[in-house]
Amino acid sequence: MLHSTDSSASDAPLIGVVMGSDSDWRVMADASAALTEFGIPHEVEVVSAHRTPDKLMRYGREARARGLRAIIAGAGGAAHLPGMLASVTALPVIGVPVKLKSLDGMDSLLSIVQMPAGIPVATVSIDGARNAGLLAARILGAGDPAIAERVEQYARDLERQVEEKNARLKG
Ligand code: RP5
Repeated sequence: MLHSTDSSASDAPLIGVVMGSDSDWRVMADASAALTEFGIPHEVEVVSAHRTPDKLMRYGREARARGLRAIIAGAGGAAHLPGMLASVTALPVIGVPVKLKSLDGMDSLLSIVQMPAGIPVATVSIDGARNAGLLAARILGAGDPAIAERVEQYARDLERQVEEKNARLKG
């Protein structure tokens, strides 16, 4: 495990945040931060589709039995991690295309979003790890009223911020 980011050390992780390389952490930290804001216990792990294929299969196959409820998977370039995880688990998988130096992240985006029918990955925007964390909170919130209430409060806060900016614009 890269490190533990549980909001409460005693809580078992509900979300797995995985990435193809530790170099993806500069982006994927936003997913972890969002989950922490919502008080959602999660784990962080480097799992590479190409460099650690056996680990990928093990992680995906064991995730549900270990108590995870969704997986956020970020990768760049030939980004096969989210799709391969989705192929070996029934959990929802949220894919984060990580932008590398070449191709502006389009390679990562297209590798993740163009899944064959039958094996879905919920793909967020390029480097959109924060939204991946927020989407995972919504997925958990569908079955957990306390988390759903935090999601609704977050939406109300965003709305209030927009209105405050609007008021400042109008002087
Ligand atoms: C991908 O290759 C990783 O997800 C990362 O975005 C990219 C580069 O990895 P490093 O060479 O920085 O380890 O598999």
